[in-house]
Amino acid sequence: MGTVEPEVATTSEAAAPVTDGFQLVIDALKLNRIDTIYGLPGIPITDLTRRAQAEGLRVLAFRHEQNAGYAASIAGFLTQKPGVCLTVSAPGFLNGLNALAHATTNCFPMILISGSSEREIVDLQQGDYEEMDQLAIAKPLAKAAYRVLHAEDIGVGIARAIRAAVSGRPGGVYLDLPAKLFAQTIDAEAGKRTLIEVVDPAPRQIPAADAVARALEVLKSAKKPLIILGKGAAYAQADGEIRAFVERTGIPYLPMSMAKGLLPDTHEQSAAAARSYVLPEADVVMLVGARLNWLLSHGKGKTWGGKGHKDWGGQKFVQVDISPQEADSNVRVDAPVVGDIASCMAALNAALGAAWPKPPAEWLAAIAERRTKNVAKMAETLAKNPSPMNFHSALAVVRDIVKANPDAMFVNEGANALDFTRSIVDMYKPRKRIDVGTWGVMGIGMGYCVAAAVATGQQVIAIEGDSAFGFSGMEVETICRYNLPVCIVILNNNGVYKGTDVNPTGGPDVAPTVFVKGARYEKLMEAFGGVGVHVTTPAELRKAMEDAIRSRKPTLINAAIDETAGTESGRITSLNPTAKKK
Ligand code: OXT
Ligand code: ADP
Ligand code: MG
Repeated sequence: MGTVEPEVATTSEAAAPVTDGFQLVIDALKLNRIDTIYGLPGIPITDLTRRAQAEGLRVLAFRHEQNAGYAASIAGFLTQKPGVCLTVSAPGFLNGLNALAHATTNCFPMILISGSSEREIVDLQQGDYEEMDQLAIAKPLAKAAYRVLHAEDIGVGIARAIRAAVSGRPGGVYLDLPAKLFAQTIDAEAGKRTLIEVVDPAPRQIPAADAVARALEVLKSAKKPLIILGKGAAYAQADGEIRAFVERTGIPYLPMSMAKGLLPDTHEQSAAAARSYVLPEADVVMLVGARLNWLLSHGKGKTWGGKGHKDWGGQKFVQVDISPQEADSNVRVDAPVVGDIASCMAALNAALGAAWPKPPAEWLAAIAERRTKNVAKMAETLAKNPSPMNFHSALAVVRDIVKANPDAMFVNEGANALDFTRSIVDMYKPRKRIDVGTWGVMGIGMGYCVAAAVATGQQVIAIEGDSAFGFSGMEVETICRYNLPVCIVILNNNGVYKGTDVNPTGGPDVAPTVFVKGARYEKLMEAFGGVGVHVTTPAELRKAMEDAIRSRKPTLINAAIDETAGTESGRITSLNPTAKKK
């Protein structure tokens, strides 16, 4: 543990070494094997970033705290360790807060550590530098929020933050560290004794045997069973147990977006290409780390075979989840299995028995028929080579490149740029696809790229809408500064959804969804020493992506896409208030 020089020696005897708040924060993180900080320096945490780096932590400095926060949140998803984001007070804290809320919403473990102003002045509202009651503001958006006032409590503060972030349902935790805390000094030996190495931060949660038996009974009764795998299943790193359960039961499965690749998308039991057939037809649905939220139409309505948009389709649900409150949140869950997914899937596998009956052949054949038809239709569309290039002809290239590089991390945001990519580009390995998540949020792109490269060491491929990229585009400087192997492809259709809207008044302003036509985003990458390429054909795109992956140089490929090609909001047009209710 590091120490600092005592300020003044008051007697002729050598004073005992002291430590300070800065050092205790660093020591507490290191003791808990947190080795990376995503952040942005400034008062009062500039020296914390310097000293953390000097002590061997990796400190990645961003251009905007929101991007550092998104990086921390996805690092948490990828590693099961809380991703740490460090910001300055009020405005920096607020910039990071969006990502903290995102982490909580998506069940990613993250700790937002923000420096803050002096409590006495803040509480009397006397107008301190960047004055704000940050703890109060963070609370409703975080799974937990703590403030540390005394150096002796730093060890407890960090330990509580780690436990809150990763135990049970993971989430975002806020840790408020007032400026005064960092400079407080205490005896170094005493300080060391205050630090806590967290034992078993995410304890296993074993499901009850009767819940497991009930779930298997319900599944056994099915004529048309279906498994839905969500990003909680991907997070759990229980890949072997999940695959074993799917294969031993023979039940068709649907991966949610970030669960793609948990089993290879080319797996014969994948029903992804028959989604709109299996949801209303299935009679028993087993959810594994997936919530029945908007992305699954709340488990009711026409998507599920119901008559109106609130009507239940008649399915039975089994739900495997670590949160005991999740079941019945939208429709009745007949068999909740509460526990961590690794333990639950192990228990389910153990209880399956050797002779589990495969699902009825008619069900499997009906799905196979739909899937074959849809895959053939897709293959036909992908084989076309229209001019100008459209989403499909560009994504046919991306699909091949990902197939040839299955270990690459894959970042995706946009509307059409997201939805087409999700259904066209297959994933082959778990936790490779990271995207807009539960909120469908734009702006995760470059932060995710940095964290994916840093946390995994793998090549990163990002497929970005031109609007989506704009939310975090300045971080290409960060990508160049750290020389990360990131290949960004912007599917540039000149706007949000399309580039063709017009201002109905005929006035000088363009429509709100339209950008500068033919914008040269690749020059942004060139400005910082990376490789920028402008492409207009699939052949050019293929070459540029292959070059980027071979060289591992930061690369931005600006792919000109037919500006008429997109649809309003991609696949979620029906959520626009003016759209007809489903
Ligand atoms: O079964 P059917 O026939 O239905 O077919 C399905 C599958 O069976 C089939 N499929 C396949 N066929 C063949 N082969 C294979 N392998 C295969 N796989 C699948 O394909 C279809 C579709 O399958 P899918 O995707 O599984 O099914 P579906 O029905 O789409 O699933 C439903 C959903 C809800 C699960 C799914 O659609 C989904 O996950 N959607 C996520 C949508 C989302 O999150 N969108 C992002 C938000 S949109 C909007 O909010 C935007 N904004 C506003 C904004 C935001 N978001 N954030 C902030 C901070 N500020 C503002 C903005 C500004 S998007 C946006 C920018 C947009 O512009 P860009 O320039 O960035 O992007 P472009 O649109 O490209 O211009
Ligand atoms: P998706 O968007 O992919 O459908 P969601 O984010 O809606 O996924 O759901 C993830 C679910 O996974 C949450 O309900 C969360 O409680 C659960 N979860 C997260 N981690 C674990 C885990 N280790 N074990 C069990 N459940 C988990
Ligand atoms: Mg666009």
